[in-house]
Amino acid sequence: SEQYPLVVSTWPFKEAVRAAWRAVDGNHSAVDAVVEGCSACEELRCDGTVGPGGSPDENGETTIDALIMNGVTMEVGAVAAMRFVKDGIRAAKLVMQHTKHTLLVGEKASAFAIAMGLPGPDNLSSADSIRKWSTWKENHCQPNFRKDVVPSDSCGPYHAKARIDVKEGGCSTRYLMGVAEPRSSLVGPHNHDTISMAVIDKRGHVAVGTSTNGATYKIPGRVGDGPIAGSSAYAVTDSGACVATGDGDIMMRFLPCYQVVESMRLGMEPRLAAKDAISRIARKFPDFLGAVVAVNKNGVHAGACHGWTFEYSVRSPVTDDVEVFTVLP
Ligand code: SD4
Repeated sequence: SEQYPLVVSTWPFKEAVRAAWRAVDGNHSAVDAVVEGCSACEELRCDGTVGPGGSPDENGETTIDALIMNGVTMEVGAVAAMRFVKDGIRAAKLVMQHTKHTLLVGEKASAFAIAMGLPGPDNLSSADSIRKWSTWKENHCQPNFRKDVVPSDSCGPYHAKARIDVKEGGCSTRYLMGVAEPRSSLVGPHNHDTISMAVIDKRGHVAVGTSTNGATYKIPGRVGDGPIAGSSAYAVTDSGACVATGDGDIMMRFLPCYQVVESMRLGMEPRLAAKDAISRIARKFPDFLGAVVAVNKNGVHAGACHGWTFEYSVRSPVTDDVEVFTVLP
């Protein structure tokens, strides 16, 4: 049976799902509902990892990655490592609607968003993000390098081979090629990080969108899967949609949401498509944390995850309010 309109979101971001539902139930398009939903999360600062004031990078700065995709036209707009502008999903939509491009980055993305009328420049730091960052800075070596490179201060002995000085926003970080340092994941069970949302509207049109600060304490300039179509989200109206969350550095190598939608196009059930996409990653990276939700064009949905317990939210005509589903690894 057909179960749409439908709103699906990563994590128990109920207010975001309600905002998208109000839009889609009021006959707005899937694209507009995705904007309303993700925008609500940005305003509410969902989990402290979406919108302004969320997860800081190594320099203590909060930036925004966001994506929107129209599954009818296959139009995509995205911003990555956007600074000084709070409205990630609205900026992504402006890229999609008003340019011939797909992805704008960094301060140039901010300048575009502000020129197109979004508020800014604003400081995206909050008391909370600064506090988190200061504590981290005092207690940790750089966890972002796989091998060969450690920062020059606080990480013990190394054998210097090369040196890069990075000066940014008054902070100076010095990286030195040296001893290997174990790489710890920047995405953890209490660090949910991303709203990725799919909507099917009353006409059966499908759209997806994401918004996130990306991985906490990332190297400034790091872009995750959030703004990458096919990785964090994907939508093709006659096949279905997919939303994802997790360790974007790993996940973007597999385009799991493209995989899920393509599998469904070829006839796979959502549950199998979701499991298959996750297990392709897990075979190569058994320690990765991640999850996807597959939604077919009729509104049938299923999640799969690896390394953590995942939750996602659904609002459809068959329930009175948002339902939260738990997926075990
Ligand atoms: C990223 N995918 O930037 C995001 C983080 C995330 O749950 O979703 N964490 O890698």
